[in-house]
Amino acid sequence: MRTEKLSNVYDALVIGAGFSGLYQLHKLRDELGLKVAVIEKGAGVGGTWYWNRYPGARCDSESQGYAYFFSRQLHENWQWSERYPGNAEIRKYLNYVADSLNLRKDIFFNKTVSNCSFSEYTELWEIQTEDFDALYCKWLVTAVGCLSATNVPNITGISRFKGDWYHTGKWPHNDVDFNGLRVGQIGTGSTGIQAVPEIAKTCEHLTVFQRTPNYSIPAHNTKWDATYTDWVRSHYDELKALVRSTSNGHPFRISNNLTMEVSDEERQKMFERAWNDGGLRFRGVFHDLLTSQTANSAAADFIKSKIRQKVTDPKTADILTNIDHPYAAKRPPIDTYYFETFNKDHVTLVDIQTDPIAEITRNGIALEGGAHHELDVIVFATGYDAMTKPLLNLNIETPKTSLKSYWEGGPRNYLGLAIPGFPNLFTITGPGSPSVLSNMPVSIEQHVDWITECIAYCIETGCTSIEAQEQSAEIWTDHVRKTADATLLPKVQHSWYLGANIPGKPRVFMPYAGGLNTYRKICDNIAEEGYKGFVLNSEKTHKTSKPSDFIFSEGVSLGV
Ligand code: NA7
Repeated sequence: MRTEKLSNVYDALVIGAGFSGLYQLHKLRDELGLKVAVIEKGAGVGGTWYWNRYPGARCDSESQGYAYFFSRQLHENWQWSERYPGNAEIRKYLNYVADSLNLRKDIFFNKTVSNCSFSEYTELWEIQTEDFDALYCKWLVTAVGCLSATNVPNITGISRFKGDWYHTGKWPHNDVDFNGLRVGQIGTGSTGIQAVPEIAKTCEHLTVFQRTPNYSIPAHNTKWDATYTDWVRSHYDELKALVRSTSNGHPFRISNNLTMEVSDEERQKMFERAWNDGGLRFRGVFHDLLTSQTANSAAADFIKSKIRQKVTDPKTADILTNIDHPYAAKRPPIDTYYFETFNKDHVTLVDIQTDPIAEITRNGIALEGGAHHELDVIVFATGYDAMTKPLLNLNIETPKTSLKSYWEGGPRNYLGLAIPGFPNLFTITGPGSPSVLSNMPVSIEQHVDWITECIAYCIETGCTSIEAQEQSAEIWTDHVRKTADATLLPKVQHSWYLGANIPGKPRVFMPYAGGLNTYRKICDNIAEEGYKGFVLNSEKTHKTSKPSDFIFSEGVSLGV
């Protein structure tokens, strides 16, 4: 089919206009010269950050690393204002990028994909949208994010609640005014921990319903001064080299020190220093925090003692420190006065692990033990159906199979990038890639660069379709599982990394825990060797490489 003749036929379509989709559009359109469009559900760019506007919504990656590094010019003409970028500033940044690269003209906004089906006859993907449009493309790239399908738990009675309720991941675009209101918040993950201190600032009363207590490290957020801003702008090369070489894509290195190889006194001093550094840097204090239970317990005890020092009421401190999982085995939150907020008279902590929620009533939340909490507003900080749901929501299918049936037992793919049976489809930061265990923009750039080179290779070599082999997916999925099993990561009851937060979801550890630097080498090797493990079809050749040819010889350098 001659794509240039028809307005709704593209070389490539990209779904989502966040960090991934914007960069992918730029690469395919401006570097490869393809006809490309982005389909975006929201009315503006931002992706996950377009929707995440809840009080306190802020990235836990540090600003100097939470950005694109593909363009020196973009880097040098931008300045962040704080140590961690707030949600509004991230949207401003992505709008700045979209404007600088003139991306907006090729983005369809307010358009939701309802179905993606591959035709074996035309070898094109047909993308249907909820407004009954159909677009066609040869290359389909999903840029839908890992945390974009919200999880509102199915609690009896929600429809009869007479007040307003919100999910943090779909926050209204106007400010929500909590003045004079009794607010109930369910959920104490990274999001809930950010929201609590902010909501408490204005509401009349805040009741926090906690199922699983969580570790949290002080963020020590601060405004950047001019000296630091100038330093960041003038150190593009160093920062780029740093984030592209670390195991987690963050602009700091995880120490090589082992927790138990230093004296007790030295260990305490090191934890204390790391605590004062704050944020995700705390995780970097020792190398083995996620591979040794003894090491992890030492960190956990240190954090629990800090929480006890902050919280004045011993009963509340007990509920907050009754933590059942290893530190950082769940996504490790960072906070600004989270624990201290429970010292305020108008903030109450309710332990719903011992006394679960029975139902939502017209006026609040009732617990199984009989207590009733009167509320005007409920905030669900209950997280996401992470990683797989944003992809499953696209209803991806071919005449032979659908993604829903292929992933019935959990996600299976090759490198987190490609799925057997689904030709010419690429999934940016899909399950099976470092994604949520890394600093996302760095992982995104790595994926977009790889996908772009792969498409360029196909075009140059006359390949009409590329598809991951089944055996490659089996080997990779097994490698992802074994890598996680070598760590403490799967040892958590309710972890969204495992899909365990969603009733009925297959329990599979989804992100790749082998480290972004290791993963990058694996992906590069596979590309250099002519896309090993993929089937490449062309009119002239039919090339298949043996998946057993690729060996993950790099070893595991934990990316968490
Ligand atoms: P998370 O980390 O999944 O946290 C969700 C919270 O909501 C967590 O405390 C859950 O408790 C709680 N939750 C979920 N369902 C229920 C029900 N049914 N009843 C009570 N409590 C519930 O999501 P976040 O939005 O905080 O963070 C997601 C990521 O966004 C984060 O890691 C950053 O990368 C950005 P549980 O622990 O399951 O017992």
